Amino acid sequence: MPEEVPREPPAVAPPSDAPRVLLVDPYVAREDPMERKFVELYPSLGILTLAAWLRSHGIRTEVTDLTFARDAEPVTEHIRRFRPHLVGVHTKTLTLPRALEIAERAAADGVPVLAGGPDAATRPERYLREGFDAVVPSEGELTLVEAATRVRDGIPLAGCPGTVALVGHRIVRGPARPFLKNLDDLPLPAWDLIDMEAYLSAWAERTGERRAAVLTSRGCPFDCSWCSKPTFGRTYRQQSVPRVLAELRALHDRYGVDYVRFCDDVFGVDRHWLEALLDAMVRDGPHLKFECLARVDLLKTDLLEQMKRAGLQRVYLGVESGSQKMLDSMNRGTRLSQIEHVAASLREHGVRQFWFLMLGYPGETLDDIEETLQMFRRFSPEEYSVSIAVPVPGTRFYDAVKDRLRGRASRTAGSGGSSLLYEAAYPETLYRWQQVRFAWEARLRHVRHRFSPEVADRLSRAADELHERVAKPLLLGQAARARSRAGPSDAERLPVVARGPRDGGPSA
Ligand code: B12
Ligand code: SF4
Repeated sequence: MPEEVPREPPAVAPPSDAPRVLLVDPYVAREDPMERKFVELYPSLGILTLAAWLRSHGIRTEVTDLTFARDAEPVTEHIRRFRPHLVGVHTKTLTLPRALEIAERAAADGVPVLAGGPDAATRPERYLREGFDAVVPSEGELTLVEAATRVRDGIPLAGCPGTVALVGHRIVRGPARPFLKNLDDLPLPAWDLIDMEAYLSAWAERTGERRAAVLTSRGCPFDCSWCSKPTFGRTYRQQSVPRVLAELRALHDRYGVDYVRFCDDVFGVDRHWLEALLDAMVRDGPHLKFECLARVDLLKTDLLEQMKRAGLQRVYLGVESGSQKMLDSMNRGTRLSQIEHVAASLREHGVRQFWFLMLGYPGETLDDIEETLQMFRRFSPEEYSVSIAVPVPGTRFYDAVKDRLRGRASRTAGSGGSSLLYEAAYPETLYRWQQVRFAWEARLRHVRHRFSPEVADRLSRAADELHERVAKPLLLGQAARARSRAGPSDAERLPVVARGPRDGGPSA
């Protein structure tokens, strides 16, 4: 592993005839129902990395970040001020309507517009038919440089490697473009192009910490049935430890960041790499607190001590279900025993745990939900989110239920988790009631720890009785009516899939 910390290339002003690109993040925080609950605001690393890459390739680049905006008006203002050759929009399912509005705004000013990011990558035709000139369905850096140059030079985008475009009524796919070989070639994100202070002070106000997001890898070698991975698929690439340290230092030194969220799909897939990073963080600093998302099959408990020493505060765990049958049908590749082991070790080490739980996945019965609730009760994580399964386009889960989507699915499938978006085994009210039961249990955690475990147990039992005697019979009546409308069972619809690796070894 190279010991030398990579440097940023010197800033060179691009020539006056350089292509100009405006990148847009269409996410407006105030429109996100989940955001109001969890307030986890970080700038899009996709946009910031693309911007940095473009700049380092002689392209004039600016960013409109709508996160703190009221609407998309700043995009039009920015287009008129900057006069870009090309507008590039980052997309998520949640932001589809805004993205389409931005395409309209760009077209109104006569600027070609390109879409990239997970949603456009999943369904490029939709974006092309509704106003985008081209879509980049994969890694964006190399393609965006060529696209910007083509537009400036008056060369059509159709056929450009790494793009999908519409010519007449025909979809034209350019040749595939290989991924970047070495993620260390990426310059540090272009934080200076957005209002970093708005994010950092929002965090400081809320938690007392200046928090930022860092990504050390691209892709994930696992294969959970409901997970959308259109951009990087099951590939996996990791930055070197010195490159990651350079980014941590820059955030600390330039922006006073003291807490980092490692946003990798799965942090530390390669154990040797993780050990080297933790060592370096302890030895050389910067000494930052951090949190990450981990898989229970990878988070070996003998590593926890070292992680704690390096600053670990919180771990997000994709627990998903307390039923092994459900974990298997989600192709999660994890065991209940692993969840229990990791949850107990985190508690022992004083590391906060945030559990992601999911209800309403095809094939789930009330008994499975009960098992999940019982596990939640036993381990009482400090934080949790229990969402109703969201069928994201491009996933096997989505394919399995796509002919049973409910009307609002296309609008909200990127977010929420509080609405049932397809005709599942039970009515939405049942899942919402189950969410209430989890919320009640979470409240009892405080009673248990700060007041009396006996009182908490009694209140838990009372809630169970209410469920058994009143809510369940009532909701099962509705379920029977819903099932008679639903047609073939979930099990019949869900395709059999190859299992993902269970041992955590990268597949790419
Ligand atoms: C970190 C993360 C978060 C963080 C930070 C969000 C942020 N501001 O970026 C937090 C926790 C806050 C978060 C929140 C949400 N997230 Co999130 N998140 C991720 C995660 C794990 C990494 C994102 C990332 O940085 N990727 C790395 C960069 C380099 O990749 P990238 O963004 O895809 O960009 C590359 C290409 O796509 C392409 N590209 C991207 N944009 C553009 C634009 C142009 C013009 C071009 C040419 C190319 C291009 O080039 C880029 C570089 O190669 C992804 C999973 C994943 N691996 O992508 C989920 C993911 C993006 N999130 C997802 C979702 C659903 C959400 C939420 C809507 C959840 C919610 N509220 O219910 C919110 C939305 C918040 C928001 N601000 O947009 C889904 C999106 C699925 C979909 N189809 O929409 C993903 C894919 C997870 C999943 N597997 O389901 N998220
Ligand atoms: S571990 Fe599963 S849910 Fe997480 S990113 Fe990989 S495939 Fe998606």
